[in-house]
Amino acid sequence: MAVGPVVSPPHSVDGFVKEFLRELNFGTGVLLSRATVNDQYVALARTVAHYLAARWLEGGRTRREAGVKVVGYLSAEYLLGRQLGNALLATGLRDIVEEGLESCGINLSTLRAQEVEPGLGNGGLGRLAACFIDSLATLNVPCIGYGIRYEYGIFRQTFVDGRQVEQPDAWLSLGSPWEFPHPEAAVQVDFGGTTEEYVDEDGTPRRRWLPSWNVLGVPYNYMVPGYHNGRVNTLRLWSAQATKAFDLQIFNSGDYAEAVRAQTFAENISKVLYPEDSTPQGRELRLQQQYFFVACSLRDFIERELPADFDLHDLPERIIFQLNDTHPVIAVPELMRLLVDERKMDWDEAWAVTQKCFAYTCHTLLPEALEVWPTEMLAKLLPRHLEIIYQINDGFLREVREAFPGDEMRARRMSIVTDYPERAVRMAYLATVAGAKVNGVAELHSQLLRDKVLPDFSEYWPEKFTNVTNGVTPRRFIRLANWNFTRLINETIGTGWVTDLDRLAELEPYAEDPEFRARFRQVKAANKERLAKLLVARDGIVLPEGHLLDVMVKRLHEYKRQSMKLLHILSTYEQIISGAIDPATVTPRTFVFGAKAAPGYKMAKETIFAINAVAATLAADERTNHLLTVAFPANYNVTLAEKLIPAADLSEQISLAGKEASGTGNMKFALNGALTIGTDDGANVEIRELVGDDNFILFGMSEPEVADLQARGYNPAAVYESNPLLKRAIDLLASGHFTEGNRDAMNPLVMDLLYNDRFLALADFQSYIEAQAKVDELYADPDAWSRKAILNVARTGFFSSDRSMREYLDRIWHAKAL
Ligand code: NBG
Repeated sequence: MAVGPVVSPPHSVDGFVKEFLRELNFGTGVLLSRATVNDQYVALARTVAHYLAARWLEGGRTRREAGVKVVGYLSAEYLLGRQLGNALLATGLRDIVEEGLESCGINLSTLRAQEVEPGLGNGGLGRLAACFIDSLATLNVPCIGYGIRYEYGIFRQTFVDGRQVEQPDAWLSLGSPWEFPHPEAAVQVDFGGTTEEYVDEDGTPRRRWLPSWNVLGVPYNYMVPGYHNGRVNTLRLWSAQATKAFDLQIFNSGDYAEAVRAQTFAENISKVLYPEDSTPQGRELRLQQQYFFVACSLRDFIERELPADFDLHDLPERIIFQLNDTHPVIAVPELMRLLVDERKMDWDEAWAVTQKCFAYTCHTLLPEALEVWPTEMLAKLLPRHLEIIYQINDGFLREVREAFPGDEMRARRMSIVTDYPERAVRMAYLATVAGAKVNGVAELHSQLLRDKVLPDFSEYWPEKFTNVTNGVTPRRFIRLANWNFTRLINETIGTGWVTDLDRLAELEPYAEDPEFRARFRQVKAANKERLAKLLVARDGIVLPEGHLLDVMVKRLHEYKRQSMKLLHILSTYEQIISGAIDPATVTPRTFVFGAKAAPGYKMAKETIFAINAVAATLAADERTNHLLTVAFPANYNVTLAEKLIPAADLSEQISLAGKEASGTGNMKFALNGALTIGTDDGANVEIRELVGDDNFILFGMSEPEVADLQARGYNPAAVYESNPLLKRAIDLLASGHFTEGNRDAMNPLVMDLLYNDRFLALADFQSYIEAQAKVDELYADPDAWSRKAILNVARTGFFSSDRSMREYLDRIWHAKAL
């Protein structure tokens, strides 16, 4: 196959312009003189995609021929962010493209702003998947990311009278130039029906599935380019389609509505991303989505990526499927079904193969977030899979009873199938039993996973458990998002850090250099200015100049404690207006929130309302508005994160200890030179250890202290009564001050804080306030502050997702770079 030059040497400006215009004319069907911005964007995206495609096709071919092991990343979510900038970066084509477009009178940034990001994920879990596939491509490791092409991604958030209103995310409506659909390669996926026993040709009794309905999975391929290495991996997202678009008979009888019903029903499967973060939606459609995409993916890999005569006993040499949380765990019985029912493999042999083909990552500690599927639902939707799960469980419990004779309670505790509160399958247990490895996503999380979530399993299989601390891709989150800083780093230590982030350590001596610190401050100032411009245009929000920029961006969840952040703001505000403190001593701060609440999560939505109400009142208060500003731009997403994070001075990572599995925003902030105020939770622990106690503002109870307080019994109202500062802040919130005298409006949040406070915000309040006072004190000395910020950057190279991927490769996947 002839492969054109792709990465270097890049095409000439003239060559690019020719291809761009050809794409515009013949791909999009318009003349330059009549092309809209969207036409131009689509044509540009396709042109850039073509530069990548040759390497992509070539890479796929060599991988198949070489027969190397592939990482199959199974994830229900990929929060990719915009593609164009990343593709330009990967190909090194940016300058040529900019110049070429200019010669056509087109501005590259205008076209970049036209792209709607594919929001196919909720938060950290989906963004992590996107970082991981970026790193694997950059490490030259063959990987296929498998997932769902939701027609509607995470909802678009708007605020109406301060309350969250969700709008559908029609991200495909203006076209999607980065995808390659392959309807001819559609895979059939079965559902429902019954099972039966039969005797095969060899006289062996077997079971088989007689499904009652099916849908088609149409693959849409996306390119995942490595950074400057010519590697392009594949992300394959499945879209559901009806097998028979129209039931001809019904259609001919004139019942059009009935005929399209089947189609609508099938297509619903990939229609919309469940907007839940950390808590599963126990809906049948969700299970359909999960089975749909893993069934497509397994069949795709076995039938399309492997040679036709491949001996499936050797499957573990060619693939490791990584289960991104419990969402894809139904893949375990599906592989067993493919091997035993379809390929007639002996059960024990199939189980040995299966146990080597999967590994499981857990991303949570909240018990309510561990998926459990009622057996009744499984029996209805996937009857054969339920039988297989029972058989897996029987074999496993036999082992357990042999290992711990007489310990029936233990067998019950470890059973994959539980009877309480209803008969159901614990997907995390199934994943643990089937997986070759089980990992948590930060040291503390992995420890708690072993000790508290899966203690019996970690006792039984200590070697199965491991930790891989999360990471983030430096390409998107430093190199692309923070060009000002990139330039400074490049001038100081060269460009090697982009693929070898430990080299940021070379910046350490520069923390002592006043000139470097001054340049670092110029970078921050420029990033703040860039953010200010964006927020005015995007949200009509005006950011004051010269403020400490204090940022809390993440999903809205009680355990993350946005309400505690709000109490800090309220307390400062209350002290100024009551005259308790001299305004001249207050550090001017702008607090930025970004957060979506799950549509059904009442308390999270009340918190959004409260933040917006406080923001509006503070904006109008002449006594304080030069000192305290609250900005809450709606619809926080990857695109906004890329502008917000590089501008931040202070990163808020204030979850209750023992609740945040890792966090990855915390890493992005530290790497972009913000200081963290945080609890000893998730990856904060490791950030603090690396940057040092002097360069991290720690507060709050530790995880054992939390457990201890909860065991003793926690009474938030008593904390409120005993802390005057806290009392005044909450009283002000409850007073109607922020809601035009309407006291009821804040009632749900206030009552919850006083009488429930599940995540102990009041218990940590005093410690938090004191830590914030320390922030003010530190910020008063800009030189000392920038020194600490630079040390944060220099010492956090560990948090590259390239490092995470190397750990998975060495310890879990045993796969290699090409
Ligand atoms: C999230 C955790 C985060 C973690 C990401 C990525 C889920 C279920 N979990 O702390 O809450 O950083 O996963 O591992 O979304």
